[in-house]
Amino acid sequence: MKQFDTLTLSTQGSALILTVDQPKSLNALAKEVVNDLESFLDWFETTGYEYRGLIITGAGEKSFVAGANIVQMNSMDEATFTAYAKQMHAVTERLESLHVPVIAAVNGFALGGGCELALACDFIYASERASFGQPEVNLGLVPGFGGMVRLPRRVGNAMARELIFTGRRIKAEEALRIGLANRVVPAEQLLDVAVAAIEEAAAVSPTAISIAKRAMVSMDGLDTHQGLGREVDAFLQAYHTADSVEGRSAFVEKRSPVFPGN
Ligand code: CO8
Repeated sequence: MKQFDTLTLSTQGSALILTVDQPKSLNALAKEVVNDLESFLDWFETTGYEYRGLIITGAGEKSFVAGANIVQMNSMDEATFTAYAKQMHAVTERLESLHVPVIAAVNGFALGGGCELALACDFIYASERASFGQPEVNLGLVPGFGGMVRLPRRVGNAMARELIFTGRRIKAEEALRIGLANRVVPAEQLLDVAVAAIEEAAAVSPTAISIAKRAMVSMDGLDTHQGLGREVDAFLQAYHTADSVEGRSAFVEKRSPVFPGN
């Protein structure tokens, strides 16, 4: 298994679990963490085909990711600052386009850049002690790792404005109610529930998931007519895969499909 200074990788069933492992700073996204996330994606995109899903969580019992590293940010010049933001933007876009489902298993604080990292994941599962927020306004800042783009898409424009303009921190149950979190579970069950979701996805066609993921990302911002056009393209692409031939044949032959994965 590939090793990183700031991230820990482990396997559970069909899932790869990536733990941001900087508990002393509540797993804040220091430059070194973002570098490692990039290197991880380089590795996972090219060699991670045995895994059917990725789960991202944070080390320790207190925090998922407490945001960008504020201490480091203070000593960055403008060029470094801009490069840092762009690098994290690239990480979030790559997570959105990964060939497998990505779940944020939020086990504590998901603040600022931490909430934005979770927003780049397909589903957010929260433990009962998770909390979410975009507290940048408390620092005289605004979200910079995608929160102003992705939070409105997830929770609607009015709720996103309320969270961004007040910097208010919300608990897991409220995150569930507004559609930010998909599920809230007891902390000790969080990873098992996330792994179970990956196992559910592992039972279906990996090619279909990958096509659906990429199509849905490419539809962001399109009007209904354009979106429907993309959907036809994606449907046709899926229709011609070996997985689809197998899935449709298995249905007709009244047997379980064995997807070749292409
Ligand atoms: N950066 C660096 N260090 C941090 C961070 C952080 N974001 N969060 C916590 N830490 C450190 C603390 O400094 C402390 O270190 P030490 O023990 O050396 O003093 C340690 O983690 C533990 O933290 P606390 O003692 O504060 O723990 P508490 O339980 O009292 O409080 C909180 C926990 C509420 C999470 C508190 O630490 C906090 O408010 N943290 C900051 C949260 C925040 O504001 N996050 C948003 C940051 S800005 C951002 O993410 C913008 C992203 C876009 C950037 C674009 C760049 C171009």
